[in-house]
Amino acid sequence: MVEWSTAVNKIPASKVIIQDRFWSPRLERNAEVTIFQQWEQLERTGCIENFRLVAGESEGFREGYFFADSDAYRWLDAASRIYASRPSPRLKRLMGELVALLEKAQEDDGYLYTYNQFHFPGVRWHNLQIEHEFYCHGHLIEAGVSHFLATGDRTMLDIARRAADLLVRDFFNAGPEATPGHEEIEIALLRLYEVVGNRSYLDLAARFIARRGRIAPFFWQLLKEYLSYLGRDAEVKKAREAYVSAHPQHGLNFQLPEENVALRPWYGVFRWYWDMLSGKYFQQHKPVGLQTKAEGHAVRFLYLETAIAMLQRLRGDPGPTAPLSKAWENMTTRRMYVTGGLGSQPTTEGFGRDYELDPRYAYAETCAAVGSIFWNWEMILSTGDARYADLLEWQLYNAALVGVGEDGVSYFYNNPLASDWYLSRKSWYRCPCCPSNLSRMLADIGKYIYGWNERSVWVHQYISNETEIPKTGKVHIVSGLPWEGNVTIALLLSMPREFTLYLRLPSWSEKAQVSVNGKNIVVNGSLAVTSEPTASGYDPRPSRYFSLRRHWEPGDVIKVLFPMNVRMRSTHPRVKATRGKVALTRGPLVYSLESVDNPGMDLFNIRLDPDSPRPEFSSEYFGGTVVLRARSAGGRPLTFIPYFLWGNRGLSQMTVYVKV
Ligand code: FUB
Ligand code: ZN
Repeated sequence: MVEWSTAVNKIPASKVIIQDRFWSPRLERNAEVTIFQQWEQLERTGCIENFRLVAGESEGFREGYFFADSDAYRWLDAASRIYASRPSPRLKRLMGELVALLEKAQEDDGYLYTYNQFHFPGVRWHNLQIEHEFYCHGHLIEAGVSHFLATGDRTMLDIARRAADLLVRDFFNAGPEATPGHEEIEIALLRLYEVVGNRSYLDLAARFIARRGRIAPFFWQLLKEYLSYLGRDAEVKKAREAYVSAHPQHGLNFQLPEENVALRPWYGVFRWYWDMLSGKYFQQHKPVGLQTKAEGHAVRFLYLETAIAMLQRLRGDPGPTAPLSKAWENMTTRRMYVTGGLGSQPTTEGFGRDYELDPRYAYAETCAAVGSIFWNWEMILSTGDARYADLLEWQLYNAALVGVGEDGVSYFYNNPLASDWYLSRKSWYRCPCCPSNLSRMLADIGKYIYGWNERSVWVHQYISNETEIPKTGKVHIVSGLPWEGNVTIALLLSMPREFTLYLRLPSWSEKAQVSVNGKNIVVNGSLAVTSEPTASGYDPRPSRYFSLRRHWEPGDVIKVLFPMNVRMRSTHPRVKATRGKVALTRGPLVYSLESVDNPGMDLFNIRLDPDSPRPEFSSEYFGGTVVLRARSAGGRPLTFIPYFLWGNRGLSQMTVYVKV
């Protein structure tokens, strides 16, 4: 394993035992229900069968998008991360089955992409801006890394290495056309480098990043690729029709679900053309060193920024470069919804202009929230700055968690902040990138809690758990979040030690109260003040760490209370769509009004009495939830539930924003 120097070191999720009233049942569901349902869906839709066809184990017709392989790999990635903390024989058997299949399907030199292998044997590295060969190989490599870390078995790691070696062979000295149209391979190569230490993987990732934005003119390359892609796609469709008419049973065996549904603004199609042809959609409009705004397809952008931050950390750079920090600032202060959701343009699944944040059109793909969590985690590691941990928490509870239902088997793909009877959770999607992405992130939340170095311990997230911090000792946290702001940290050290404990003061709470062994401590200074209000009304930048440096004794107890007032967050005056409206938040949670709790009300026009919202713990809601009870200006009762819980009781109307 590679040793590197970073501001803040991490602890693997498998070493953090989560014992949390809120999170434990969710993680258990992820590990015991969700991951198996996802496997069934991958089988039902032909995704796994595609590998059997290529491996010569079965006969039939390949199904799914050209990037369907990535869904199997992300599943394996998620399953491995789950297995690392919660080993189960059933999961091990399924993972083993898939790994054996991948080993057979992979060509001798490392190539594995069933779309070409099945439909266009011998054709490789085609239409790299549009089709997803690099993306799929990236997810294959990530799965290899996660599987090895979880099981210690090298089979999948070797598959990943063969794929990475092939990429190094074919692309180390290539030109700017040899850049992925969907970033992902960069993260994968860097993760592989972290584990096996082969410098050429890091160097190739660096080259992929540095080559972006240098195809001139981009639109010409794209047009060429697009025509070629259309031709290939037509061929595949024709072949499928012929196959299905000769084998009617095939259509019954493998059924592709519907696409996700999103409300699209009339101008969306123009944006699509503009983003595509300019290269913004792909973050190919200029070299990355000049990209200082959140542009284009949101997931692509977030994977790119994650990779850049990772690269800088692994190289031991002093800190994130200015473009990276500026892009973060632009995204967070001008292009992000109050939920932390990213992407206001459904047609491009991407970012809109500054302050263009209509809640109805919010695409806010679940994968984008996951990608942002990945990026913010990298930023925490290299800076130790609380703002990144603050945003990570906010997106975890709101933008990401909304992506999976309380049953663990129904998902949202896009996450608008208002829905008028048109969106419901689905058990699967034609493009099922989000479910497994969410599962792999959730399986890893333990790692987001702490940071450490020789003389310091950071508590980034307040989730109940127990762990052993290297160079320090055992720490036990009991947290009431997200319902209550009380946190107890017990230092179960084996001997007295001197170190600094950094406690994150969340942006959502003013005047935290801290005590050590019952003695109150003055929390000096307050949250940092920021000049310009953000577009969404949520601002992670004031968050900071409160430091306690002392000789700690075994058994020392730190108690923290974060007041959790209900807040009404209004958007920046430049956000037209929500003028005169507010979003209610409490602690790290954004709330929403859903028709099922407020029957017969016109949710989009109701006027809130601003003095009325009161938190109330209610066991009637989802087994125990803090809801907000409020009144309309006309005195009618209103009930707000946490946004992440909406859509769990059938088709409904929902809004985050209400008039005041
Ligand atoms: O293109 C692969 C994945 O599908 C993207 O990350 C998602 O946004 C969806 O477009
Ligand atoms: Zn997705």
